[in-house]
Amino acid sequence: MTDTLTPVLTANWADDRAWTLAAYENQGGYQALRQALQMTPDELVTLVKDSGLRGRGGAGFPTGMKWSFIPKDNPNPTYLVVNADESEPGTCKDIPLMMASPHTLVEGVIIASRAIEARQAFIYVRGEVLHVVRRLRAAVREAYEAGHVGTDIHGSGMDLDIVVHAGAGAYICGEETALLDSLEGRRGQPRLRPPFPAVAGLYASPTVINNVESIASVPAIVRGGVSWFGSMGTEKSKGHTIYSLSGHVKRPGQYEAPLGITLRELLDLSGGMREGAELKFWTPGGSSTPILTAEHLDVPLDYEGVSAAGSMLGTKALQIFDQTTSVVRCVLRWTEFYKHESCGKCTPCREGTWWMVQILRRLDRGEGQPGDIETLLDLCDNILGRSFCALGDGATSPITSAIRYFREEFEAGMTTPSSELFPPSRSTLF
Ligand code: L3W
Ligand code: SF4
Repeated sequence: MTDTLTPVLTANWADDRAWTLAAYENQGGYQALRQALQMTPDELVTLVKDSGLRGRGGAGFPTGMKWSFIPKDNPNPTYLVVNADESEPGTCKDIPLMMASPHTLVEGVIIASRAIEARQAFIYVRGEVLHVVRRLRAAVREAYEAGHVGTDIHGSGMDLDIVVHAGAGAYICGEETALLDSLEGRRGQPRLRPPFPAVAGLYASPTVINNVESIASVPAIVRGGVSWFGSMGTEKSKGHTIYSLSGHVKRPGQYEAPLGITLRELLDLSGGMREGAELKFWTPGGSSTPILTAEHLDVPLDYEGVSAAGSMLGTKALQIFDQTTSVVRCVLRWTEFYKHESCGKCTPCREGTWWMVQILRRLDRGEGQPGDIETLLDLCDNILGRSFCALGDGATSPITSAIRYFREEFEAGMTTPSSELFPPSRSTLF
C-alpha cells in the first residue's frame, strides 16, 4: 500500500530544542490556532467529523462525532480532558510526543476546547512520567505568556485554562471513567456507562475525553484540511498515525505512517528483524489485542484490516517477538500485569486474572496439570464480555490468541519448563 513514512506529528522531533515555543512557532506552530479562532465551534466540529479522524487511544471512535455529543443547552460547564495516561504494554507514542513536541498537544487542546466551548481543560498524565509533567507544564506556561491560553485569547473573546495533572501510576486510570474519578480526587475505578462522559463526565458535567495523539492531530487537520488528511490512510481509517515498534527489531521506535500500512512494510522501513531473528508472533496494539503471527505480515494496519484478521488495531503498539521467545512466558508476564493492575471492582477480572496467573506460572515451570488449557480458556470465557470494563476483556486476549496459534507450547508446559524449551541465554528479551 505504501513505501513511505508520513511524518506529521513526528516531523520536528529531532529539531534543536523542539519542545520550546520558539522552535514550534518557527515551524508554523500556533498558526492553526489563529485559523481556528476565525471559525465557529460548529465549523470546527464539522471539520474534524469530515476529516474522519478516529480516536488514537485504542477504540478508534470517531473524534468529531464524540465532540458533537456535547449537549448544547446544558447549564453546567463543559470540560475537555486529555487522556495522557499511556500505559498499555508496548505503547510508546504519546509520551515521546509530549516530550518532543508538547506544544502540538497544547495547540490541539486549545482548538478542541474552542470546538466544544470548554473554558477548562485538563491533561491527565501517567504518574510515573514526571519528566513529561514538567515539560508539559513548561509548555503550558509558555503558551499563557504568549497569549495562546488564558483570557480573551488573541482578542477572540475565548477564555481557557489548562491544568496538567499527574496521576499516581495505575493502568486502570487510562480507562476514561476511572480517569475522571481519579481527577476528581477519588480512587480510580470505572463508572457504569451510559451515561457516557459526553453527557455526564467530570463533576457530572459534559466532558470530552480524547487521547493525546487524537488531540495533537487536530492542528494539522485545521492547517491541511479534510482532503489532505483523507489523502492518507484507507476509506474508513483515514490519516497518519504513530506506530510504536519494539522487540526483536533492528531499529525500535516510533514510525508515523498512513493507516493501512502493513507490518511487512513497516519492518522494511525500520531496518527489519534483528540479525538471525525470525518473526514468531506480534501484537498489533499492545498486549490487550490478540497476538498475530508471521502469516499476518500483510494485514493492513487499520481498524478494519486488523479486526478482519481476528485482532484489534488498539494503540498501534507493535511488539515483535522472534523464535527465541517462549509464548507461555510472554503471556504469563502480560497476565501478571493485568492481575496487578486489576482494580478489583468486579469479580470476573479480580478473581479470574489471579487464577490465570497461577495456571500460567505452573505451565511456565513445566508443572502444568491435565485440563489446565481448558481451564484457562474457560476462565477467559467467563471474563470476556462479563467484566465491568475493557481491562478484563483485554486480559483474555493474549491467552486465547496464544493458545489458538501455539497450543503445543502450552501442552509442553505439562512436562517441560519454558526455560528449557527457550533457554534465557538464547533470548534477548526475557
Ligand atoms: C457517547 C456513545 N460516547 C462510545 C465514547 C466513549 C469513549 C470512546 C470509545 O476502550 C479500548 C479498549 C482497550 N455516546 C458512545 C460514546 N463512546 N459510545 O467513545 O469507547 P469504547 O467503549 O469503544 O472504548 P474504551 O472504553 O475507550 C479503549 C483498548 O482501547 N486498548 C487499551 C488502551 C490503553 C491505553 C492506555 O495505555 N492508556 O490507551 C488497547 O487496545 O482494550 O478496547 O470515549 O465514551 N454512545
Ligand atoms: Fe476493575 Fe477489572 Fe472489573 Fe475493570 S474489569 S472494573 S479493572 S476489576
